[in-house]
Amino acid sequence: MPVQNAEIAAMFDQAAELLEIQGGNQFRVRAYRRAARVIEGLPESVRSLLAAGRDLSELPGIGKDLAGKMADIVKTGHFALLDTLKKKLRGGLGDIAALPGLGPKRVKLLYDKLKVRTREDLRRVLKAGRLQDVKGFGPTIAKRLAEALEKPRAEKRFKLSVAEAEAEALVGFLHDGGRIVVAGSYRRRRDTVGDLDVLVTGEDGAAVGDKLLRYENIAEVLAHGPTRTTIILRSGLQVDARAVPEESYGAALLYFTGSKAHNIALRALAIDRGWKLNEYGLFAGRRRIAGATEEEVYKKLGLAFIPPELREDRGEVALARANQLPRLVSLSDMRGDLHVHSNWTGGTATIEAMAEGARALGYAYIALTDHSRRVAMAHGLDPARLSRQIKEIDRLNERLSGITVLKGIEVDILKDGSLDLPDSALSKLDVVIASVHSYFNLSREVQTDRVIRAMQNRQVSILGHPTGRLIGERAAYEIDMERVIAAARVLGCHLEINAEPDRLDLNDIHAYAAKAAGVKLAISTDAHSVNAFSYMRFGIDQARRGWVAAHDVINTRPLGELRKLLRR
Ligand code: DGT
Ligand code: CA
Ligand code: CA
Ligand code: ZN
Repeated sequence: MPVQNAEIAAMFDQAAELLEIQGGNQFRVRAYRRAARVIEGLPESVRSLLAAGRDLSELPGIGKDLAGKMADIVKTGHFALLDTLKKKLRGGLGDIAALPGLGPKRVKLLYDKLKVRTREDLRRVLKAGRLQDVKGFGPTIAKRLAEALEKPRAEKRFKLSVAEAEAEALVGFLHDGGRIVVAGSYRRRRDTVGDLDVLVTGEDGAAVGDKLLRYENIAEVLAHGPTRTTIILRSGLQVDARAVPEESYGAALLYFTGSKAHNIALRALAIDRGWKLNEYGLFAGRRRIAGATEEEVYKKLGLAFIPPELREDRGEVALARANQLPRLVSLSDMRGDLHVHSNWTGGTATIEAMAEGARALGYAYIALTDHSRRVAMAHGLDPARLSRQIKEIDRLNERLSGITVLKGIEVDILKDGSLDLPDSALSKLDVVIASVHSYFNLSREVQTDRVIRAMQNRQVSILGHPTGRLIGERAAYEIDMERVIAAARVLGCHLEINAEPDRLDLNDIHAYAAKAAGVKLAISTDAHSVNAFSYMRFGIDQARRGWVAAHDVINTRPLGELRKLLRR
C-alpha cells in the first residue's frame, strides 16, 4: 500500500527519538524532527510529488540526503536507518517513550541502568521496586508510570486497505484446513479498523494459536492461552485470535463481527422471546437452538440474513424483520470506471493501456478524466491539449473493440466556485468531474457555496471526492453535506464515491444520505495506473455500508443508459 505522509513523518520522528536515546548527534536529531513537521504540513502526498517528478530537496528543511531517504521510503515502505536503529535496541523503545514523564533522556537511563525496553520490562521493574534505584525516578513518577501502564494504549486506527493486506498475509500463514475468518470491523468493511478479530475453528484451534506465535511479523505477544492469543504485528496492528468450537461457530462469528450495537439489538430480540443469545449460541433455557451458522441464528430470530456491512444498528434489524433489506451493490454489478487518469497528467499508463486494463476486468467503458491546467504539478490539460486528447481518444475508440473510452476531465473547482476550463471546452466531453484540490480551509459556508456553484454549471456531471479527506493524513474540509446533497438532487448532478483507499469519500453515512435523497452515485477509482482499477472493491464496501443498491449507481448501467444519465 502506498506510504502516507503521516507514516514518513512518524518514521522520521521515531528515528530522531532512537538517535537521541543512543546519544546521537543533536544536529541530526533535530533535522529529522524538522523534516517530519515539514512532511506533515505538505498539501500533497510525497508519493504524488515524486510521481510528478518533483525534486524533494527543494522543500524547506529537506536536504539531498533526506530527500533520498524519503524516496526510498515511498519506494520500499521501509526506512532502513530506522530498522537498523530498532535492531540495535532489540525492537525499539518507542513503545515506552510514549508514556507520560518519559522523555528520551529518561528512556535512555532506563535502558542503560535496567535494560528496560518494553512496557512489559517496565511493569516488571516497577513491581520489583527497582525503579527507585535509578537517579531521577522518584515515587511520583513511578506512580504515574504504573497508572499509565494500566490504561490501554492510545487507539490508532488502520486504513482498511492496510488491514486487508495484513489480514490476507496472516490468514494465508495460519491456514491449515480448518476455518479462519477475520470478523470485527474488518468484516463489516469499515473504512478504518482498530484491530483484527480472527476466529478459528477446526480439529485443533489451540494449534493455530501456537502457530500464530511463529508468525514472522510479530512485534509483541500480549497474551497466549488455549483458546485466545493476542499479538501486535510490526505495523502496530493488534490481532485477537480465538478458537471456537464448530457448534458455536455461527454465534461466535455473529458476536465478534459486531457491531456491538447490532449485537445488543439482536440480544433484545432473543430476550423478547424468552431466549438468550451470546457468542456460544442461541439458547432456550439450557438447550442450544441455533449457533452453528449465522444464517441459522438470524432465521430463528425471525430475521433475513443481514450482510456484515449493514450491522451498525441503523435500522437494519427492523428491515430484516420485514424482509425489506436493500439488495446491495456488488463488484460484479460494475460496468465501468468513471474517474481514470493517464500519463497525460501524472498517471503511469497510456490511455490505451488503461482501456486495455479495464477491458480485461470485463468493463464496457471507462471515462478518461485527466486533470485540468490549475493542477500544474500534474501537467493539467489546457483547452489545446484537451482537444488533442479528444482526437486521440476518438482514434483509439475506432481501433478498440469491446470497450468504449468516454471523453472526460477532472476539472478543478477554483476558489470562487468557477471552473478551471471554459464551457466551450467542457461541452465537447461526455463526462465532467468537478473536484476541489485547493483552498481546503475555507469556512463551512463559503466552501459549501463554492462547491454548489461548481455543481450549478450544467456541464458538470459528477462531483469528485466530495470531502477531500485523505484518511490518516488530511481531514475532510468543512462542508455542509446536507446542502450539497440537496443541491445535487435539484441539479441532477451525481456524487462520487472515490474508491481510492486513502480517500473513500463520500463515506458510508454520506452515501446513505445521498441515496435516501434520491441522488445517484458514481463509484470510481481515480486510477493513476492499471493496477489501481482493483481499488473498486473498497468503494463498493463503503457504498454497501451506505445501503446503496446497484440501481443507485450510474456506472452499473449499460453505456446507452449511462449516457442519458450524464446529460443534464
Ligand atoms: P474496531 O476494532 O475498533 O475497528 O471495531 P470492532 O467492531 O472490530 O470492535 P472490537 O474489536 O472491540 O470487537 C469486535 C466485536 O466484538 C465487536 O464488533 C462486537 C463484539 N464485542 C466486543 N465487545 C463487546 C461488548 O461489550 N458487548 C457486545 N455485545 N459485543 C461486543
Ligand atoms: Ca476489531
Ligand atoms: Ca478486538
Ligand atoms: Zn482529484
